Amino acid sequence: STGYDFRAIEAAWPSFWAEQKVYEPLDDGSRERRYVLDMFPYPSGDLHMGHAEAFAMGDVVARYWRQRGYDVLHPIGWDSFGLPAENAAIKRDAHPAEWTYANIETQKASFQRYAISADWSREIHTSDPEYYRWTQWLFLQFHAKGLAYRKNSPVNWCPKDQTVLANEQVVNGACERCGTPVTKKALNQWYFKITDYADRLLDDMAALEGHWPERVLAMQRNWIGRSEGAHVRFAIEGAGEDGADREVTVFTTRPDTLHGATFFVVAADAELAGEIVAPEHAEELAAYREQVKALSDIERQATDRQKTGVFLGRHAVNPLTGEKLPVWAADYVLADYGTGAIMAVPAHDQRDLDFARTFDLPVRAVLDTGEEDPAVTGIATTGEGTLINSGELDGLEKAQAIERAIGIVEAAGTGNRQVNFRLRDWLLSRQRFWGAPIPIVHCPACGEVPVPEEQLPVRLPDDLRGEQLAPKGRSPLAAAEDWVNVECPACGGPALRDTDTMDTFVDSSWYYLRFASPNDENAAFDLEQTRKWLPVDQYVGGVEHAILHLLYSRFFTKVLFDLGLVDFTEPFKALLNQGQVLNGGKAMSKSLGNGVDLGEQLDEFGVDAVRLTMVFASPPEDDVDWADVSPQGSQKFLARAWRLAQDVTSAPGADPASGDQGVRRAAHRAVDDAAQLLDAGKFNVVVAKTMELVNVVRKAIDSGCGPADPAVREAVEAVAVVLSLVAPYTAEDMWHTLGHEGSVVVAGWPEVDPALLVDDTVTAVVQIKGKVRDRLEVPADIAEDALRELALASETIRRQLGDAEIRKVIVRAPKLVNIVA
Ligand code: ANZ
Ligand code: ZN
Repeated sequence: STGYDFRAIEAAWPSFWAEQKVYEPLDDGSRERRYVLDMFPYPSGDLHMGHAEAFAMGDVVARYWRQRGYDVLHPIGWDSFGLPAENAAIKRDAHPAEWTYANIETQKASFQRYAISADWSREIHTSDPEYYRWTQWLFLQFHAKGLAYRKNSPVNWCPKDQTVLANEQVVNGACERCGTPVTKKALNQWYFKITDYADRLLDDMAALEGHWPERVLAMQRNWIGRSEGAHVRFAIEGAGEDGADREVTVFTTRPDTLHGATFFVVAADAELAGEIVAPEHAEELAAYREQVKALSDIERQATDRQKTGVFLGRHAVNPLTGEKLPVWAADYVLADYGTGAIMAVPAHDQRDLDFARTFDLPVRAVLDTGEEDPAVTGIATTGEGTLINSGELDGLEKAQAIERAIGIVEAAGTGNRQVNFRLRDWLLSRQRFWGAPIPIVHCPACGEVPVPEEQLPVRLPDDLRGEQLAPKGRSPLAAAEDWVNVECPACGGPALRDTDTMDTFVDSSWYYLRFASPNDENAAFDLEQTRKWLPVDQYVGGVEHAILHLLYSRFFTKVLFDLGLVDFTEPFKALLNQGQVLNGGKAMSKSLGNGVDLGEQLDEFGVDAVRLTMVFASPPEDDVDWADVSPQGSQKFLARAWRLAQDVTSAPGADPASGDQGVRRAAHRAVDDAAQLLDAGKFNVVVAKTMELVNVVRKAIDSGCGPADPAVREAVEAVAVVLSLVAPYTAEDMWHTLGHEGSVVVAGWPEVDPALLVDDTVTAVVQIKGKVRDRLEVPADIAEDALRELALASETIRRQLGDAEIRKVIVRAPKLVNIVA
C-alpha cells in the first residue's frame, strides 16, 4: 500500500460529503433533535488559529451527537455588519459590502477546507436585507411594547470611532474595539429597556448553573449587580425654589449606619449638583466639573486616587437625627448609579473615609465590630457587629438594624426599602453606516413614527462609499438626502428618517433563532421550527462574550417569550468557553510578532493533524500553546491509524465475537471510555485513548492474532468512528478502505458489549450432575442470574443435556454452576 497522503485524502472527500448531505439534519421527526452552535464569525479576514480552536471543539460535539443517532442542527452564518468593514471601505474608497462579502467568500472556503460539519444550506448574513428586515421588525416589536425608547443623556463616546458605546462596550474606561479612552457626551439616543428584565436575568441563571461556566455566571451576576437597601430622603436646606428646602433621595445598602452619616455627597456631573449649589459656590463647581469630564468611571472609582470634591454651600438634614450634614459634590459618586447622591458614613465606608480625611470631615463609628477605630487607622470597619451611638438602634446586630432602620424611615415617610441594579439600559443606536437602519421616521407633526411593517426593510443606500462614510460625529446616513427625506407614514407630510444604525449586538441577539427557518420570508423565525430545535443544546464561544452577547441574547429571548414569539426563556442550555491559542505562552499578536498563520499550518501538516492537535493539546476550555504542541506528532499518529485500515484483511461484516478477546476488550473499553469522556467534555483524553487503542491493534496485527482476525476489523472500525469526530478526512478514508460505501459521519457509534468491559474475568466451571462439562470466561462480579443464563445458553451444555429435564441449577457465582438434570 502507498503511504498516508493527507493532500490526496483532503481532495477525495468533500464532494462526497456534499452529495450525501451528511451535515444537514433529517428534520423528519424520526430522531431526537440536538442543536449545536458556534458563535458565528465576524468576516474580518481569513480564518485564524482562534477560529480553528473554537470550531474544532464545537465540531467534536456535533459529530459525536450525529454518531449517537441524534438529528443534529449545526448551522453557520456571518455576523457581517460592523465597523471594520466600514473602516476598510473608507480606506479603499469602496462600499462596506464589497469588503465584507469578499471576506466571507475567503473564510467560507477555509471553513469548508477545515471540514466543519456545518449545514451550509442554512447560511445567513446579518447584513443581508432579508435578515436585517427582521432585525428592524424585532426593533419595532420592542418599540411597540415600550422596550425601545429614546432619551437624552450623557453617553459613552469613542472619539476615535466617533460613535457612542454601550456600557458593556467600555472596558476599563476604554473603547472595547480600539482601546481609545472613552469620554462622555450628551446625546439623544435609542435604548432597549433591559433593566426591566434585571430580576429575571438573575433568577433564570439558576437553570444554567452547572451547564454554563461558573465564571460567566459570576460575571453576569456582577454586571447586573443587584443591591438590596433603602431610599432615604434628606431635605437640603434652602436649595429649593424661593429658598425652600429641597428633598434629595439617596440609595444606601446600609440604612443601619444612618447615625454615622457625617456629610452628604452628590455626583459632581449630575444635574442635581448644579441645581442645589449655593450661588457663591457655583463657579467653583463649574470649574470642578470641567476637571471631572475628562475622567472615566473606572478612574473616578479607583481607590488609590486622591479624593477630590467641592463644598456646595448647603446642608442636608438627616431624617433620623435631624443633624445637619455639609453637602459636597465629588467625582467618586457616579451620576448614573442609584440616585446620584449618597449619605457618607466614613467610619464604615472606605471611599467616604478617604474623602473625610482629605477634607477634614468628622468620622463617627456606629457599629462596634471589634476592629480598631477607623478615625485613627484610616481603615473603615466593614465587618459584622453591634450598633452603638445610634439611639434606638443601639445593641442591635447589623442585619436587624438594617431592618429596623428601614421600618423607621418607612413609618416616618422619609424612606422605603429599595432594590437597586448596576445594570443600565442598553444603548443601541450608533452613528455609523454599516448596520441595520433604525426603522423610525421623525415627523414634525406626528413625532416618532414606526416604519410600517410592509415597508421593511429600510434598506441602506448603496451609493455611499469611501470618504462619505468617514466618521463625522453624526451618522453618515444623514448626508444621504434622498434617503433621509421621506413622507411621514402617518400623515404623509415631509419627515426625516432616523439616521442611526443599530449596534451589531442587536443582530447577534436573535440569529440563533433564524437558523431554525433561515429562508422564511414571512417571519423572523417560525414558531414551529423554533419549538423543534431550540433552545440551543450546546453553545460554543469565547469568554469575551460573557456579558455582551450572552446577556443581550438572554434578554432578547425573554422579551420574545413575553411577546409570544418563542416558548422558552433561555436561549442556550449549555455553554462551552474554549481556550485561546497562544504562542510561547502569550496571545498571538502583530506587535509581539508571534502570530501563527493557520493556512500555513494546514498546508504543512494537513487539516486533520491541526484539528487533532487543537483537541489533543488540552481540555477544551484551557488555552493551547502552539509552541508546546506537535502537529507533526499528530500527523504521525493519523498515519499510523490510517495504516491499520490498509492492513485489515477480513471482510466487512465478519463476526467479531469469534475474534481475539484481548483486542475486542481493548476496543470496547476504548469506545466506552470515549463516550463517557465526550459526555464530560474531556475531548483531549478521548484522543489519548484512541492512541492507546491504535497501539494495541498495531501489535495484534504485527505479532498477535494478525490482520485477518475479525476483532481487528472491529477495533479499526471503532478507531475510524471515534477519529471521525476530530480527523474527518482520515476517518472517512479509513472507512472506505474498510469496504464501507456510506459516510463515516453517519456510521453510528459502535455498540459496546458490557461483558467486554470487565477486566477481571474468572473461569466458571459448568457441571452436569457434578461432572465438569464446560468452562466459561465470565466477569468476576457476574450476578447469579447472569451466570445461570450463560451456562444454560452454552452450546456444549445444551448438546450434553439433550432433552433431559432440568430439575435444579445450583449457582455459586462466579466460579461454579451445577446442573441437576
Ligand atoms: C451609606 C453607606 C454606609 C454605604 C456604609 C455603604 C457602606 P452597591 O453595593 O454597589 O450597591 N453609593 C450609592 N450610590 C452611589 C453612587 N451613585 N456612586 C457611588 N457610590 C454610591 O453600593 C451601594 C453603596 O454605595 C451605598 O450604600 C452608597 O454608600 C454607595 F457603611 O450608603 B452606602
Ligand atoms: Zn406625520
